[in-house]
Amino acid sequence: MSQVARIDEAAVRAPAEELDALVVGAGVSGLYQLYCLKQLGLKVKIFEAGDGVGGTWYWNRYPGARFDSESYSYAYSFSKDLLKEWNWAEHYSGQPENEQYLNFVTDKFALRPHIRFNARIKSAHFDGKTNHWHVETEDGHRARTRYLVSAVGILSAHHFPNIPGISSFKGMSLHTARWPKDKVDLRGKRVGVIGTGSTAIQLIPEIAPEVAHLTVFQRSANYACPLRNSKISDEEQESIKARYDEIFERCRRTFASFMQESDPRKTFEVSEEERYRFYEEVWAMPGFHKWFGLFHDIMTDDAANESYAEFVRGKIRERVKDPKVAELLTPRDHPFGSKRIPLETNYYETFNRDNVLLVDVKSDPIQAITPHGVKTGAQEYELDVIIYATGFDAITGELTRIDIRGEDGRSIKEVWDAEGPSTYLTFMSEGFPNFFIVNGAVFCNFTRCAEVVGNWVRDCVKYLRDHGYQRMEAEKAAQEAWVEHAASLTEGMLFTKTDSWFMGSNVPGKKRQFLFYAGGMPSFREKINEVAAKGYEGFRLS
Ligand code: NA7
Repeated sequence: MSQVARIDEAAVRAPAEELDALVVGAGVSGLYQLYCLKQLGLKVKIFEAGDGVGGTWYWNRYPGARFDSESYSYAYSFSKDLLKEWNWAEHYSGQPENEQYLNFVTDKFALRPHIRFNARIKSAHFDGKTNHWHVETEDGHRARTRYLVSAVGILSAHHFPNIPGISSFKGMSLHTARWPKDKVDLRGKRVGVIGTGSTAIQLIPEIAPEVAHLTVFQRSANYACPLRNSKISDEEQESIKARYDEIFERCRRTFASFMQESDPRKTFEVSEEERYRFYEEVWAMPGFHKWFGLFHDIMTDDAANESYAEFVRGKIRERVKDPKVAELLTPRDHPFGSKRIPLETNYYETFNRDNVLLVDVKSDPIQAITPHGVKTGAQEYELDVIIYATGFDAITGELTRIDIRGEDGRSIKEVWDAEGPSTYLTFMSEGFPNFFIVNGAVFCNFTRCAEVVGNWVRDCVKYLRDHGYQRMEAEKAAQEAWVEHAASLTEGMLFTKTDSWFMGSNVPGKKRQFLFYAGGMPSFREKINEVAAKGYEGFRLS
């Protein structure tokens, strides 16, 4: 390109959009953050990669996608009007309704004009001279903003396995996290599903009756527990609305802001008879009771865990007719709850169908995707459609795909690849001033955290404005102390003994460490409020 052409191009480039705050992502936490920052009267915008709001509930349109938390414990709590106006149809609401809800919130609070859609951010570079971020989208739109807020979510960067030949497949390939908006017609097709995590466990029973034949490629069996979803009757609707304060107060108290609380007793403190009576009682309840409502030592004591794990294995055996298939579906390689517990409806019964085949790819791994299907060591399975339910590069994946660079030019990817996702309070990473991370890196019921974190960032930005500060950054020593504290909390936890997306170990080459803050929401809230009360101790303000 000639010198003249370059100058002309620069001259016609539109000036960058000027903002006080730019939020990345219009999912649950991004929408709330926009609402909060608008309250301060700031010029704020969301840049969203998709063409609609919803984040997780926009992208994950696969059949069967739904909440595993009660609809009303996942809902926003910040507006009494909203709680009054919105009627959840089901106790565990499905993706279409969840997306509608987030659109309803967007319009009710007039957020839509403040969202730029189809705006995937390519780069964000900090300018230390003016204390601004310079942001550019993939289609060349530019913005200059004082504050950059990442609300990209924890399960956004979908992940394909490293299997040779994926692009050679001549049929249709789908990833559950990029499911098309138009209905996918699977009738009469030979379909393969790779993966048996929470996503596949929701998907498989939905599509099995529709397809000609379904082949499920399972590498690891999971402890899936019955969801026990149902419609919300008019009386229940009234009762839920009358109890919202109580529901949210309950969530505030519990470790991970779910409605369920563990039983104060220890597993072996009670008689065998009482223990099994309690297991059955919990089993009959809906939702996460079967994970968070257990004896309190289940997640710390190996023998206690094994006692409950064996109970769950028995439940699986009862539901699957062929003992060989039942055994394959029975997890024996990890403790109960050390991976995310999938909640299911008719999952195990699906394997009693004549048109469903379970293939064990632990003993006979997938070697390649061929033009015609999936090839293991022993056999090639011919398919018309391959569905990848192979998960996400969780928590850090989406953020590190953006070229985010601090004042010294280092990217967040370089820093985190070297150190792990080091932050202070999960909110800020040293070297990246005025950059708030509200992705949800606390182990928690997502919306409950999003509100706590959104409020904290709003109050912080107000504080900076009221005190005339232009720049905020995490101090190295405070960050190091926080990272050490966060790591110490995971010692002895069963989560760390198992490979899963919680540990980053589902992605080859990713540093293995527990990626959530594991201290529980009550202590997290106490800590972040204390920091704020002390004038944002551990942050350098200037
Ligand atoms: P998960 O829970 O990470 O599950 C991914 C699944 O894909 C899991 O069963 C994997 O087996 C399987 N997988 C990945 N690579 C391969 C290969 N190469 N061969 C065979 N099987 C493979 O993702 P989900 O989407 O189900 O759930 C993520 C979260 O979304 C969930 O926890 C909810 O919070 C919502 P593996 O277990 O690694 O042996």
